[in-house]
Amino acid sequence: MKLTRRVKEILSWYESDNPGTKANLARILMEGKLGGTGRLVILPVDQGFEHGPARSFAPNPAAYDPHYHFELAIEAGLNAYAAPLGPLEAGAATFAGAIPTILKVNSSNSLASAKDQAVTGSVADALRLGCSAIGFTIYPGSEYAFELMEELRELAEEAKSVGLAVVVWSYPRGPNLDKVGETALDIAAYAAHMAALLGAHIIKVKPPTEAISLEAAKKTYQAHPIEVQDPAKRIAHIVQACFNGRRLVVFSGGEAKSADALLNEVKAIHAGGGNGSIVGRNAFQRPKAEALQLLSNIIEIYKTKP
Ligand code: FBP
Repeated sequence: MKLTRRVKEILSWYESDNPGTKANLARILMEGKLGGTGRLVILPVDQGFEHGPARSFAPNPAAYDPHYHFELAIEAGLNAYAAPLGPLEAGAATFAGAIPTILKVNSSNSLASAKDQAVTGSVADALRLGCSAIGFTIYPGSEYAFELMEELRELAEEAKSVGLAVVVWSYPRGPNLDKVGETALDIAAYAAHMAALLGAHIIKVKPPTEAISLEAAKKTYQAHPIEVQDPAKRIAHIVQACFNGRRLVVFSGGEAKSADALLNEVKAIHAGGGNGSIVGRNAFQRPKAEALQLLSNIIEIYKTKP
């Protein structure tokens, strides 16, 4: 595999990483239809944990089968497939080496009220399953945020020491944040920045809204305004918060929505210099042919010159 100049440049941002971790980042960056461009589209399927089986898969029952998600990610030409232990084990032999995988090593569920996640996988599992990275969620703002960060510190140290990459889902939530605050621009930037500070190679956040929510930050944003009405400018601010673009940042798709709404978000991510999308429900809750068409449209946007 001959690495493109762009991928070599991205790898150079990760100055402390060993060859194993860089090779795994390269595997993800060189895979699929966006391979070599520095842009990424990843399929995440941990919603069975987060929201339960019917809410996740009833709209498209084929998606109850873990093999379905490997096939969808491969047929769509995506960069990677991320999932908890069980689904990755369920397709491990059939799809070994077919697409880079990310083992989601912690998970929450809707039966619990705590804004917390249980550790449900290990670095040894990720190696055994041939994964390129571990994935970990933190909830900045939650009463468990410090424990989550400490768990991540340990797992990330171990993952990096054996040549795996680390992907951090950073989702602000908890008693100090209302619904607006969870996706407000200042808080999303803060959450993305904390993931970078924690040593993430790839950061995942939700696309931010135009709200500026944190009282303590309002004055600063007034003094140094951002054109918050422009979605691409909001994305650019998140990129800034990720070490001024020295860390890869991807944005989630969210609940099922119209293809046009999703594609408009993707255009803003692209124009704002985001590195790509991590789209779950909007992909696997559609019938496969429709999902493949939508993912292909997303990929085409990322292939154009911003
Ligand atoms: P979606 O594209 O389906 O939003 O997936 C992205 C994701 O981060 C999943 O990995 C996770 O299960 C889900 O969102 C969690 O969403 P929320 O915390 O908003 O319920």
